[in-house]
Amino acid sequence: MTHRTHLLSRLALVTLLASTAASAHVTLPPGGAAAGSDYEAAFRVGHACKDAQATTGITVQLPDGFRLSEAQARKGWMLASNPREVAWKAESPATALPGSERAEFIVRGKLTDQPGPLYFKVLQTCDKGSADWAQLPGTGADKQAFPAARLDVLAPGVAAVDVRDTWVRPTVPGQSGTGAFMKLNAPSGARLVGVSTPAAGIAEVHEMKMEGDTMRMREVKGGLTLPARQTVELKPSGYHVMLMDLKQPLPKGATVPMTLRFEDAKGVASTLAVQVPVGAPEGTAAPAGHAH
Ligand SMILES: [Cu+2]
Repeated sequence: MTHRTHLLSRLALVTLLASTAASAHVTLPPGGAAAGSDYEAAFRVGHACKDAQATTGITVQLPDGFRLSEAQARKGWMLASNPREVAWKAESPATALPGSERAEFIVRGKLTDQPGPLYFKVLQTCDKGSADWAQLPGTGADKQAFPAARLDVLAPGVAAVDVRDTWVRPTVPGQSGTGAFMKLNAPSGARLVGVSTPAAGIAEVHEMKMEGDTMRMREVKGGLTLPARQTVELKPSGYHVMLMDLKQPLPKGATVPMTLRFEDAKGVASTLAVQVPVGAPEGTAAPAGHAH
């Protein structure tokens, strides 16, 4: 691992810790991964078992469709693995994971060529009791208390990127340009290299930057980097998708279809089609549109 990627992954972890405080389950990051790819599965453990103080063990069952290449050791924890299972166990109460902290338990391996969901069952043991994250869809209760961690294995060409909180700033008649905003998270890393939409003649990924004492925007050359498992937010006065040469006004309540184009580290191209609502989401301050 180079110094650079090490720094990036530390940054990613900081973001992760800040953004998943509410997650109770043991999960994999949303967004999926490409069929046939080498995948780093980072299981997020967000809290200890019910009424427990600390997590003392994590055992992950590896499904058919995931061929283990490596499990990442954890300081102060014993690690045991075989092709079916990886288990971490705290060597002492002092090295157990306190309930107030969050952590990732990481395995790397090769994914099946077959698109579709993969489920990893995870047994979490604690100083008191355990939690068996092992429920699969369609088994028993509608609302699963202890779902297994799910990974969406994606067909070739489908981008492994989680896109959420999308919106377009409304326009008034005669206005020729506006901005689109969203949160992007690529579990395996990617670059946003382009956007297209029938609503605009030109769509570009822009950044806002201070030049001297003037805020200016310009196209992000070479694409917007999405470090693995780090949420990158496109927002007013930051990165944004610039829609220019609008074909018609975009009133609040309308929907703009958009195709996002990505490339992975090897230059493999993929796309995601999203339907973006016009209008700022609740609680989002929407200052006046920026001039070009
Ligand atoms: Cu712009």
